[in-house]
Amino acid sequence: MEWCMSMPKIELHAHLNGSIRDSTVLELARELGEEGAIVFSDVEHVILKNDRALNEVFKLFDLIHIITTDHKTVTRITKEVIEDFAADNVVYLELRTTPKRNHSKGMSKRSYMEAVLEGIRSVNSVEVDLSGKLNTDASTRSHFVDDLCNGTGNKKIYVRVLLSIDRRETAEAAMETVELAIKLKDFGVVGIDLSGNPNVGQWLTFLPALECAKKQGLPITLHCGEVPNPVEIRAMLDFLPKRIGHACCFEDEEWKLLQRLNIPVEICLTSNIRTETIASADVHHFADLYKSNHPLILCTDDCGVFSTSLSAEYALASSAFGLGKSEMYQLAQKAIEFIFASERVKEDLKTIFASALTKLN
Ligand code: 6MZ
Repeated sequence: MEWCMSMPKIELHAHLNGSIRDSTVLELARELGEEGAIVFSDVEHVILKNDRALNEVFKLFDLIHIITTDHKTVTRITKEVIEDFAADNVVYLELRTTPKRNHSKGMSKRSYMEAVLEGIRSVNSVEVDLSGKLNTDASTRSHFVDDLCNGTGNKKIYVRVLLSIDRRETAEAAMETVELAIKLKDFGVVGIDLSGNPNVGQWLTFLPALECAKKQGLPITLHCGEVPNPVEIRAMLDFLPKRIGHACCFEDEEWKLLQRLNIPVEICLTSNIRTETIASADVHHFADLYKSNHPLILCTDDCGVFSTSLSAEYALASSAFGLGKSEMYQLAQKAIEFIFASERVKEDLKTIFASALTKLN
């Protein structure tokens, strides 16, 4: 675990509201309890419960959203989540979140995202590269990477944002999210995600918005096959997303299609096991995909809700599938190919990984 922590890592599948510290969720819930908005003793056990089946997880998210949806809190949790990933030696983070409207707090999807971006900018325990626009000249760039590599200066993390469409949303709300992502392209937003309870909503509802995103050059990742639904899985793969998340409930035909299309898979071991989507690590599809050299990325999904970290996911992969240090390093480094940020960031990350190799033992 210590070694996994010392290795630089790339996180490509992390939901903001699933990554909040337990202590913060409890503190915010307690405050709302004192204001009389919720009954704290009713929600405390829901927050602290560790094993939740998939549908129960979405009930927890509804509770978390009640606790977190005002601008100040959104900014605070974003800041803390980035600090936590940086402390775990994540050097590139693609953080995803669902822009939300909340009339009672005067919140629009746009103002929600402004609160998220404010949270990213307010991180001060670690230097953050957010939009790329800030570091366009070559000298700044090399200074940035040099500092990171030689251990001088502060720790640094590249952060990019994906806007999520929730499967409960309408076609219009999905389109609004895509239009917002296009407007925020220069401010660190690099793509679109489709997520939410996989037992809710229809693929065709989201297709027009996703096609619009694709036309505008926004890369897309889809939660795909979290529950058995072969028709939807095939439609999603035919759409040719840049990446997919989970891929838990694929049958032979879908595996063949996935491998033929060579679409990278974001793997979330602890999440899949905790939600009982996969019975245990030793029967997880990671093993077959890894053996067949299919592109995959280890990710946390919801490190707050599932009490994990990216280092813990690597340690779990190591113990469950016998990966040694060199295999783990290669797996972490390979993720560079699948990030949605620019070629310039990929080059920086290659330098960072090469430099780390000389220090890892
Ligand atoms: C599908 C998930 C998820 O967007 O409010 N989310 N969607 N499968 C999962 N596996 C367990 N985990 C999280 O973060 C929370 C939202 O992310 C999605 C759900 O829509 C959840 O409401 P944000 O920041």
